[in-house]
Amino acid sequence: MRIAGIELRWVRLPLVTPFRTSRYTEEWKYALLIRVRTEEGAIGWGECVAMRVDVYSPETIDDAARALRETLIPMVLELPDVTAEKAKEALAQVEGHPMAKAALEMALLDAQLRLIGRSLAAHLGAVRPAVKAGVSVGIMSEKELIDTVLRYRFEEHYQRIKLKIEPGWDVEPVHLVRELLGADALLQVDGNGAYRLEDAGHLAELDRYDLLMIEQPLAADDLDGHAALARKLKTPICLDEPITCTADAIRAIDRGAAAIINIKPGRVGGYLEAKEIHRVCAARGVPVWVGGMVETGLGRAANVALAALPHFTIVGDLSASERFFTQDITPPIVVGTDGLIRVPDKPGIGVEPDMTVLARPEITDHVEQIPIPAQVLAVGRAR
Ligand code: NPG
Repeated sequence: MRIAGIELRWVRLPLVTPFRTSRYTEEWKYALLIRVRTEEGAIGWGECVAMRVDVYSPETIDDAARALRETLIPMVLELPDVTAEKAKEALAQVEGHPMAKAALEMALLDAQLRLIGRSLAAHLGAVRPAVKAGVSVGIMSEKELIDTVLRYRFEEHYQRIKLKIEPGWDVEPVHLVRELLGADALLQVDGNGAYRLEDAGHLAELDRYDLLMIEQPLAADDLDGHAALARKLKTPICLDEPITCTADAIRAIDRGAAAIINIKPGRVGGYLEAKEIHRVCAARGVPVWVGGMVETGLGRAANVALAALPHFTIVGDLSASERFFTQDITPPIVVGTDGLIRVPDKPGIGVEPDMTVLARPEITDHVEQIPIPAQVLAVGRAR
């Protein structure tokens, strides 16, 4: 492919309710979208999951935009024939910026797969036509928790519930939800790094609730702490924040810090790297699942495609658009009454933004055209 135009688009969507974790409270979803147009006439969309502030990862939306504009996009424009695979190889020379790289890769994959009429799911190696829906529940009052969990489980058909926890909001909400949903319900918790190894005795109280896992209890960089905690708990430990590439996943597994890995395509630098982590984890017998970062319908659809790979045996943070948004920018992703989300099977990501929605000034903050050097366009015209 040859790139004829690239734009960055800053969008924001109000959340249906504030989303509170141990680290931050979000009332808005801010996303940076990338739209790639190729000489061959294909359009591809990517979504960058970086947040406005560096509470979850050091990469913010502004950092990602700068890296895209000044480094990553110019490098891709220099490639004689662009594919997502070649871009990944070229961009590996650049340190960091996994979320920016992932967004650019997603736009290129979308465009190149549309050109050959192939779905992202097929390209990645999907084996399932639908995936189980799982939902992440923020920190809230006890009364809100009861209403929310009952609605997600029994009205909206979610097959797995994840509770955000922090010191002071852990054993009690887990006890309550276990009573509400019964012994068979799939339940897990996520600490987002809010605990210390000294809390091991307290966290061990969660062992009696038969949780699927405790995700990221300790600080992101504390692999040894997680390994030590794992020796004290029955509940398996899953890592999220520190896994930014395949090497990180291998290191965490080898150190005994992760019995399970949450794979977020944005956090690991893209869908191709996510597939590689899925492969090495399968080879080591470590279960994996697809995490979410409150994506719009674009990232949500692509995450569902990834989750259809064979070794994604644990239910992911894969929820309907309406979990977070009254109005998504794509046709809404939905959970069926069977608790499943259909894997998109149309070319590319399989969904497109609704341009009338994106055109609303309250949704698109601004659009930036990335200049394409004259020689890149000239080579394209000469071909
Ligand atoms: O379903 O998209 C979703 C949200 C899942 O809880 C979720 N994500 O810490 O894993 C997390 C959390 C998150 C959201 C992290 C946004 C970073 C940004």
